[in-house]
Amino acid sequence: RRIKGEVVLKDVTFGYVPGKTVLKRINVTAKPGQKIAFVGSTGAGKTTITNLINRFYEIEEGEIYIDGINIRRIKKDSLRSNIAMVLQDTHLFSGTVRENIRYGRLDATDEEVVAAAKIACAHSFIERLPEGYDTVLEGDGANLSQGERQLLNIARAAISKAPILILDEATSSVDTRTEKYIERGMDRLMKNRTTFVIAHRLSTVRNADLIIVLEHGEIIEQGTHEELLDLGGRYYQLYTG
Ligand code: DUT
Ligand code: MG
Repeated sequence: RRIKGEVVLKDVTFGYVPGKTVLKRINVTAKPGQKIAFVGSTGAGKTTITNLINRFYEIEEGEIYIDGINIRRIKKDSLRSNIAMVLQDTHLFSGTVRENIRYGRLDATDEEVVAAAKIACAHSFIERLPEGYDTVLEGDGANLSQGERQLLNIARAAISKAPILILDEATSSVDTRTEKYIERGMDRLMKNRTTFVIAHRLSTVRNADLIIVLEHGEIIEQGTHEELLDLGGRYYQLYTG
């Protein structure tokens, strides 16, 4: 069976408010299983691209296709089950830790929940909570640190079977040591999925199949890490600081 998760953006132009274009004629083709990284300064439009793939907003011009189907024709539920994400702002609900991890995979067994938590390096802190996996989280995980909330989101993505994964600064709130530790889990998370990764830390994007450099909503460079370093342009500048 052919793996799914092809994502194509064709001439996508978008703005949140009329008259202010945030993305200009963006073309991206992600083949199933590829890892595509978006880099560029703050406000360049990286998160906006993933917002559009998720169809959080309607595109003005251009089209996005998932496995050849225009996302305008994909039901929102179906889109949700095809895309797993770990975002800058983490979303948890008031419920137990277990329920939060199983979100979107209600058929998951307790063993699968623990396995996902281990991939995300969340297992040890969960075990230290008063009721372990049955600990009730206050609204939006208020009784956890930001990093812990992020680890639960990573666990949620790990348990999901979605062929597309979006990681937007997925490990921005965890300390460097935990991040190092998670890296191997992240590789497992990305295995056999089309992954869009956004990270300011360029060390996390260098092994991507394709790195796309955005500036003011336009693609200014793209290629592999080596190709972009050879080019000696914006990526080179970002990388060599
Ligand atoms: N913008 C809005 N409304 C929103 C979100 C963003 O007007 O709800 C603007 C802010 C910015 C542009 O869109 O000028 C691109 O924002 P985006 O969040 O896509 O930028 P980024 O590349 O993800 O920046 P960062 O690295 O800070 O996350
Ligand atoms: Mg962003």
